[in-house]
Amino acid sequence: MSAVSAAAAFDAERVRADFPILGQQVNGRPLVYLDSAASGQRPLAVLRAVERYETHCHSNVHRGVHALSQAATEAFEGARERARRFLNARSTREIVFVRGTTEAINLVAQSFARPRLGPGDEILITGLEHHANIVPWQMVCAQSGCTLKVAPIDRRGEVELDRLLGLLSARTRLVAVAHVSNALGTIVPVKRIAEAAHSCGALVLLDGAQAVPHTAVDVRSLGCDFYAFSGHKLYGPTGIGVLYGREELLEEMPPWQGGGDMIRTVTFEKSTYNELPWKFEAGTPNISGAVGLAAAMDYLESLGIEAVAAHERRLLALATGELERIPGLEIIGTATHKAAVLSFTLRGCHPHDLGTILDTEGVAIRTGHHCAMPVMSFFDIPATARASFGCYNTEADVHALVAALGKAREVFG
Ligand code: C6P
Repeated sequence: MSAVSAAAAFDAERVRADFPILGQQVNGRPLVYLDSAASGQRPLAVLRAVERYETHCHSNVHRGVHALSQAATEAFEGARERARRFLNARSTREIVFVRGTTEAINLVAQSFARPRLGPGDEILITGLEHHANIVPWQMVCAQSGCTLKVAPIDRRGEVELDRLLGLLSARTRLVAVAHVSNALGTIVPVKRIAEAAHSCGALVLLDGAQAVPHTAVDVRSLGCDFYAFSGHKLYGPTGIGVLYGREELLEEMPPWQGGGDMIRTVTFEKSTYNELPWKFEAGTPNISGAVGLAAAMDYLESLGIEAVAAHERRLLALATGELERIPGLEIIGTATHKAAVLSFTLRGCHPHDLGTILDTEGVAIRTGHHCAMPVMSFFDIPATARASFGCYNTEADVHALVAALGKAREVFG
């Protein structure tokens, strides 16, 4: 189906009905939820899958011979297979359940980078990264003596590809890049970057937190070595996420946390470790979270990720056109290829005040630095207001945003 016909066929009102939380009023107004980049809402299919699991199957995984433990193990490992299919990974051995993107990146930093990198080695990131893809590498640099390099962005919020390619060298050991920027919405040409990184012998980690709700991800076609994302941005539960890693790499990496489930044998003298992926999953995992995440993947694929993306692109274009017409409003992040994120400032009105006024109108947006302080520094602003769209947003939501911004302009003159 073409993007246009997919968008036309997409029935956001029907989708909306799958999300009971959206039916409520906030501050006496119908809720207009435009904060999906921070966390998506959960459809009934996810809520019910979690409830079913908790009501009928819950026990601890991997350790029991009784029926419930087996049911829980089956549900948990079934979710891993679902995640494998979602990413088109080769094997479930490549799917590590973690708390979210942040934990996934820290795992790679501590287990892959820290033991291997030293003085003279470089990690390359870009100027649009979330703190979760900056701070873990700074910690590794302090621990190992390696150096962090940053490829700059331009005024549109696009990575300066030539400058990034120019920073790649035989010293580059790892390139860690957001697939989609959370603060600006920029879609980064990660496949091209991965090819260039590999030709220099560097490995590639992609921060997919903002990409997975908006684009079908195929880790093999992207050519990445690691891919990280969080369930809660994908209409799934909080506290669950996935680190994909190529099996050969994960195999060579030491465990990063010790405890139950990640071992094969333990004596006081020495322990031996479990096989992949459990080697990286110490302690009781978030079982119901994994079940909910699998249901979220089923749900999103039942809508059709391409159809959702086309719908969101349409909303983004509508909102961009409307906001551009508002005097004093500046859109921050005008990349040619953007996902469903619209950051902006309004002259004379701090983004936090703007967010508060919009909230009184029932419109939920996010304000602040979005855990991307270097992006704010680059644009020389303290913060932005950010509206972000999900599968359940409608044109009426865009009009409500525009009307609420009109109210804010009345307040701030
Ligand atoms: N961005 C936002 O409002 P966690 O918190 O681990 O689920 O995800 C961290 C993270 C990593 N990378 C990117 C690109 C992200 O957008 C996020 C989370 C939220 O933009 C919270 S700051």
